[in-house]
Amino acid sequence: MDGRPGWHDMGMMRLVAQPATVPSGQVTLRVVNAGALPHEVVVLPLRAGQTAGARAVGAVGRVSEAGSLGEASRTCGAGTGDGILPRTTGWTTLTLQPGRYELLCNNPGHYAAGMYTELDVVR
Ligand SMILES: [Cu+2]
Repeated sequence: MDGRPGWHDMGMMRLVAQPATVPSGQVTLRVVNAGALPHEVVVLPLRAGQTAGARAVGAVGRVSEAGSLGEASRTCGAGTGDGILPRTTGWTTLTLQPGRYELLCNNPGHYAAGMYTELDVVR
């Protein structure tokens, strides 16, 4: 915890990919928000040697979404919206090449609180 106001009391949050390895091609992410706050899932590629959870967090508690391949952030709908409300589901369908990807929630403070995981895409 870094003591910056706004999210130092956020506690631990998590994001789980199930399964964590999928075949390449069309991939549908179905994001079930089992928590008490709105969340989202953004898909970013991981470079060789880069690990999930290691991105720089900016002043507003978010990471850069440059290179994003898409996101699920709409309550009970596909693609981009205002966030997936608690106890609801959002989804998105992407075409992913083989490689390593990071799934993360970029609501302020959520990444630093642990909302990231790796998704591996195999041939
Ligand atoms: Cu979140």
